[in-house]
Amino acid sequence: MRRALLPLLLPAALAGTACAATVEVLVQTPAGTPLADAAVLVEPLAGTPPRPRTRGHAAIEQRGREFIPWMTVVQTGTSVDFPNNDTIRHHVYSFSEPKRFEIKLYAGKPGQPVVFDRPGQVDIGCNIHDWMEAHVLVVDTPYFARAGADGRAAIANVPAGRYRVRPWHPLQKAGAVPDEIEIGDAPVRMTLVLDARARQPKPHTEDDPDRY
Ligand SMILES: [Cu+2]
Repeated sequence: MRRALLPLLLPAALAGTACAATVEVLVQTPAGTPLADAAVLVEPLAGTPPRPRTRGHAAIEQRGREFIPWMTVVQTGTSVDFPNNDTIRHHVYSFSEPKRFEIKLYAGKPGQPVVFDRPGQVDIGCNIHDWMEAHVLVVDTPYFARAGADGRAAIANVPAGRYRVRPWHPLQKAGAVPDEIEIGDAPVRMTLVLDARARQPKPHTEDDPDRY
């Protein structure tokens, strides 16, 4: 009986040696509310995560006097464009330790992207419009995703192995304790709890809207 089953089991076992799976995460607050704009990171417990083969690229646009998206998660080394799609000018800056930069008063697309070359949290503002804010989380792992309005994030093609999984949010009250997971060839579904304040868009104060 055993011998008869062997040929059937073998292909599955072989496929398992090079397998990868999707990690599906629901991020919610301790009260059980889905947490939009959270980042979910899947970090290998051993070894160095593979670098992206080509340098990553992302964009944070300005439209309607807001940064879109409000939260972005990128891998270390990613260049980010800041296209201004408004008819007024913006002045984008950050004083955050991992990336201090300034793109002085401009319209259209700046000539050079900003390269986020160190991991950490970068908070971005506009010198002209105090309510405008954006947050970039720069991470070393290539396995990450951003939760949608329903608090759900999916990270596809994570190779088999052991990982630490943790959520992050710009307005979190404390860092989350990471969960450890083993990835094989089946999707992993999990719920992570993070104590964070949901984003509250700030009111626009239009003292002198024609100035810029
Ligand atoms: Cu602005």
